[in-house]
Amino acid sequence: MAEPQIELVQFLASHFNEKARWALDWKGLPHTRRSLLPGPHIPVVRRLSGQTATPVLLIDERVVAGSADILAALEELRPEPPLFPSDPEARAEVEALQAHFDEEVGPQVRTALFSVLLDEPGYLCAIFDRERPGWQRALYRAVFPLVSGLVRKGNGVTGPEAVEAAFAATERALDLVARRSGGTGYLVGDGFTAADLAAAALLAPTLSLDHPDMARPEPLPERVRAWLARWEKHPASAWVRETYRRHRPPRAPAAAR
Ligand SMILES: N[C@@H](CCC(=O)N[C@@H](CS)C(=O)NCC(=O)O)C(=O)O
Repeated sequence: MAEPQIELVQFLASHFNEKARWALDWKGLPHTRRSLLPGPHIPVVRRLSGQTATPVLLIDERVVAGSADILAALEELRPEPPLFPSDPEARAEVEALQAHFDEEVGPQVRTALFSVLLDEPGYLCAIFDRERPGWQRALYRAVFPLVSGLVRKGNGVTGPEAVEAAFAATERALDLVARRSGGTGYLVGDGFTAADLAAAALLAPTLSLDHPDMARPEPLPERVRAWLARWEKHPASAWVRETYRRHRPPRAPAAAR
């Protein structure tokens, strides 16, 4: 059977998009990536999927939106190496933990991080536009101040209380990971699953990683250094780093066209 044509419609760096990139690379599935700029992505993603959030995966004619559905679709398409245990109870536990990270942790980590990045607008733009030609980067940066209120609201940075709650939720998520991984090094059972992938990808913004899909633009502004220093000594940071080292493959080959 012919290999399916797979295209990931994504934002660079973004932690939810990292879940999809990681799953594609874990399965060794050749694919292409279309990186959109946050903001201008809206009409493109809406036309493809009827909603605006990335990641969106195109598998031949099929459109899969949302990182959890993407992981499930990839597991079906290429069962090995697995991301979900075959035992139904263990699978349900992995799915519940992934849902917790997707629904609670991912958005809160983003709010906490954006509360810092919004004070560094040039750096924030660089995270997403670094592969673009100079004229597009200049335009994106020129428009940014006009839309920064929307970016603030869209990422939950609505006031000091929301930001404080987001920092507390990030800390709780790191505590949960440290607690659950203490026995085997994994969150469920004794092997790598979608629960580990979701937790490591969605907590990746709390540390500096050298995987090219998550490496930060340099130089780091002082505020970003302080953000990283805040989490550096947490035991779960070492777990995220180790999970990347052991289980995050390099990028799968680009699909032949
Ligand atoms: N639950 C979704 C969340 C995806 C999400 O929040 N994506 C963000 C980037 S991190 C996005 O594309 N936001 C822009 C928008 O919603 O228009 C998933 O797991 O994929």
